[in-house]
Amino acid sequence: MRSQIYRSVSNSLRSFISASKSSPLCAGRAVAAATATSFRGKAPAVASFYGRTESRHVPNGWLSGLLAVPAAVYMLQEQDVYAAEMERTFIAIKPDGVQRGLIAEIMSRFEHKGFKLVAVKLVVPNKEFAEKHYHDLKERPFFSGLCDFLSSGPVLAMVWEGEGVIKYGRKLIGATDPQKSEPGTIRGDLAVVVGRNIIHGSDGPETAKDEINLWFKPEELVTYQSNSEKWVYGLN
Ligand code: IDP
Ligand code: MG
Repeated sequence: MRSQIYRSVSNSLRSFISASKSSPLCAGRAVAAATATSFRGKAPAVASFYGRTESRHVPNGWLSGLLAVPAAVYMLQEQDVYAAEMERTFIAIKPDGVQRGLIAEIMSRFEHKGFKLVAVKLVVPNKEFAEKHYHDLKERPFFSGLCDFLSSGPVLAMVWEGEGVIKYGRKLIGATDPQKSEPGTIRGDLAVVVGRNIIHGSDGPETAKDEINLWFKPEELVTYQSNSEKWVYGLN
């Protein structure tokens, strides 16, 4: 819901921006640039467009209306629009993937797609932790063996960010059973049996949130703007 609102606000602003490029009314681009300078470091004025934060920096009254809009438009012309509230998913290379030297290969598939790495660490989870991670499978006959395996060696835990990354991350990974994974997917290309399918990926927004919280502390997630974002995202 929030992301729908965000998208629709972003889209409206983008339309407004592209209209402004051809409209003499918005010779305001130059004005906006000038105005934006005085707003530098006061990003909350823009954040309020996403309904996240109330601006405390914009003065009240007619002047604020005049200044805030072009300033926000100017700032939103860049990749800020896309970086503001991207989806995140939890991806882990299991001990078989790590031991087989597939870390770089797997990371490069997410990286080359255009997704952004926002957290990564190599850890050996204990069995109790593995049981928490796979709690929804506790009734399955392979649960104990699966948790033994996940806790048997290093796991590369990661958080990847990008538009649609949860669902598309699963596509990149391929079907659970590598015998059924399409060629071109990570499991399809790099694994043979379900018990050694080398990678985990969150299967939905709720799981992604829970798994990120289980594996990472909030301060381990790095928010930054990637140089490639303006080439990965855009509307024509
Ligand atoms: P997923 O990893 O594609 O989300 P899940 O059904 O969530 O698949 O299962 C979690 C993991 O449990 C799988 O990745 C695989 O390692 C293991 N697993 C799933 N089904 C079987 C099975 O039938 N036998 C053995 N291991 C299984
Ligand atoms: Mg799963």
